[in-house]
Amino acid sequence: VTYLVQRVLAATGCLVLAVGCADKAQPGGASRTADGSSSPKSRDAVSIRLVAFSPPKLEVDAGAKVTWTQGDKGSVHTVTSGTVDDDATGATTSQSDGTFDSGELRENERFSFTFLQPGTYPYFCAIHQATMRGEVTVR
Ligand SMILES: [Cu+2]
Repeated sequence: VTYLVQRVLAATGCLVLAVGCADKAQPGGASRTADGSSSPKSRDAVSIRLVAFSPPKLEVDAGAKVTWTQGDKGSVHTVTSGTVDDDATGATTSQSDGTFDSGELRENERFSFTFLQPGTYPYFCAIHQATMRGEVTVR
């Protein structure tokens, strides 16, 4: 889908994109919190900094709650499940799969998702999909 369509899809899960939805649990075990909640176990954590997911690939046990922390000052990022294809011209097309979507995360905001089913879960940032991609493998 195009960038525009994707953003609309991302918005449907959260009609009020401002503070109103920030702390409500989302279907599938997802939640967003502002800074101040207890720190997650480091092995189930991904930090967002310098327009990248770190680590880009994470392996966890089934049932693990993975938390992404947005640490990029002045930037906005998303954690959106799905894939990004690169065509021969260098253009990128993303396809969110609906498993999880943080919406826009500003500095010091966190997003968590609990992975119950083993498998491979690719994800990307909907704003920087050309370079910001990651993957969670659930054993
Ligand atoms: Cu981004």
